[in-house]
Amino acid sequence: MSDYVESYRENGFVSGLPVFTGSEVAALRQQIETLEAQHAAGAGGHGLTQFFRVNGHVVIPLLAELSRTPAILDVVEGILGPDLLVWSVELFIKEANSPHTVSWHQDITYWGMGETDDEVTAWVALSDVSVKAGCMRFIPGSHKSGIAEHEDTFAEDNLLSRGQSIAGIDESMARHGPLEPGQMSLHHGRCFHASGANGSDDRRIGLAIRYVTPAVRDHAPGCDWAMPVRGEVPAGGWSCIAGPRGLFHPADLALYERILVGQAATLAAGADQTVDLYAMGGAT
Ligand SMILES: O=C(O)CCC(=O)C(=O)O
Repeated sequence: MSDYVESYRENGFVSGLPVFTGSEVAALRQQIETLEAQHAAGAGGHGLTQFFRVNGHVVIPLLAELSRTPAILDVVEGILGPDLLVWSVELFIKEANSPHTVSWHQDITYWGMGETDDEVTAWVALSDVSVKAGCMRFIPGSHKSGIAEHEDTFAEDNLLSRGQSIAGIDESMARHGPLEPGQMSLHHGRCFHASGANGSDDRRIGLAIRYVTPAVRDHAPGCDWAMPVRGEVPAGGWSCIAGPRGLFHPADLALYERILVGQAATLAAGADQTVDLYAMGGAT
């Protein structure tokens, strides 16, 4: 077994895996920032920030293409096996010297996937993601238990949609996962993780790609959508999508709406306040 696979299985996360060279990552950042400069208004009634926050791969070709990067898929295949789909592509951007944080949480709590081991996030640094810039922190081994109770805080500076938070974390157990531009971390859907404010003078830009397998849907209720990116296309379970026909293509925008409605119902289940899946600063 590779070292990174062993470390992931033991700790629920692994950090510092190289994916892009310095010049590649600089070019990618430039492409993201060009989109921000030229398409901030977004399309179909949603601003660009909202597409960056969830399911960007449905309408933005660059994000779909990034989720198919062979160097990322090779690593993810070591964890999840040969048949891979992308459930969501998101950007976690904290502006320079901004107060935004992410509270302690487990990703799959509200994703309608049960307590699956078949989901992993590949989080790629498109800028310097140092401790000062608010890199992620993880609690080693926390993925080995089930889903913990989360309290909805709806806190203003929290990037999560419900400000959901696990109480009583022993922070002395936490490990930082700083990343140089072009490096990636992987975290398990049940691994407790959080991140602090960006106290650096540069933006902190992270690309989060949520990979799943066909098996996730074996015991999951309702319907859900994913984009096959490697191996066998599942015969059932997932509603498979092909990826965008062009930037903000009308047919993809319509699909985006259908997915939004279906997934928002799952995300909001049990919340006692309206959950805006696409709120500015509201990630899943
Ligand atoms: O970007 C961050 O600081 C947190 C990201 C996160 O919670 C996630 O990718 O699941």
